[in-house]
Amino acid sequence: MWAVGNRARVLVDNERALVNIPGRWRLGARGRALAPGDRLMLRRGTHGWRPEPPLPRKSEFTRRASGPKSVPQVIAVNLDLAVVVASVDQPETPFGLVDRLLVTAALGGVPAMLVVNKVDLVPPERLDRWRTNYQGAVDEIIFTSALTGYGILELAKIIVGLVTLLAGSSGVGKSLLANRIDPSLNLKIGEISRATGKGRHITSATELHRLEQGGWLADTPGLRECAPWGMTQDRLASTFREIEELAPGCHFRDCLHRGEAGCVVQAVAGTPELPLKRYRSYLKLLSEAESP
Ligand SMILES: Nc1nc2c(ncn2[C@@H]2O[C@H](COP(=O)(O)OP(=O)(O)OP(=O)(O)O)[C@@H](O)[C@H]2O)c(=O)[nH]1
Ligand SMILES: [Mg+2]
Ligand SMILES: [Zn+2]
Repeated sequence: MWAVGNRARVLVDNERALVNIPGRWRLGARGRALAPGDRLMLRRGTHGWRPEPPLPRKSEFTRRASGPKSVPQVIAVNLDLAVVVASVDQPETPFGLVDRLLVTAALGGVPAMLVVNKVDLVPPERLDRWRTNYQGAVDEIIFTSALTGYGILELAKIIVGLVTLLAGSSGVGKSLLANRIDPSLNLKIGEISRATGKGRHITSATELHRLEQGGWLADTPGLRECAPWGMTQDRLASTFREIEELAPGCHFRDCLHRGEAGCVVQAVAGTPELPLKRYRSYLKLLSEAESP
């Protein structure tokens, strides 16, 4: 489903339909706005379909909207999987952004995996740092080239039958990956700006697309920044998988792993169990997080 203003595009018995959305569910309304992936019961009224309140969500991918006020921006809901898409070059995705996207998924209850795209642009040695940094952070890392088709089958096999979100900054190749997985989607592909080496926001709204193979894929506009929603200091450690696994060994149960006595996490930081970049990323996010 897809909503803009007071109308939403929905599927009713496999047919697309437009539904008028009551004010309280509109974007920007004080109540809960509808988001891609929401499920609605519709009743046939005299003027077309009439929506009932949205059903409870099982998961959501939500960041803090940009701007001075702390308000959530729900990107998509009821997701089975978030595919965090990074690219090794043109533009090279910073690890910090990948970490933020992984944290956002974890806080919203969405399992996540990592796709490292554009591998055709770099020598194979350049991929090692991705493997080393993220092997303990996610179950699955897949290296792809949406240009040559490398790795696409492996990715397609995982997402078939699932409701999947593609998340990553502009220009990393999310839409081209989607087209490779299901060519009938025919999504618009951007060009990388020569001046900045960055993408230019080709995809303008998040929409769920039905895959020919089964399942749904949400392509999103580039997320250059991502402040995870609901990030409190006490929840952060559980969103870094390596830290969550180590934490029971810390002396204090409420250890925040930043210098407390008997902290196992800090002790192993810099070993393969917890790469230094991941630990530093955790500390940076911890300093941004709200205190409990
Ligand atoms: N060399 C190479 N180029 C790629 C690859 N994947 C995508 N591109 C190129 O990168 C550019 C951006 O691709 P898009 O699929 O539009 O990127 P996007 O992530 O959807 O970007 P937004 O919609 O702006 O968020 C296009 O010029 C693609 O042709 C790849 O694997 N290798
Ligand atoms: Mg796109
Ligand atoms: Zn600790």
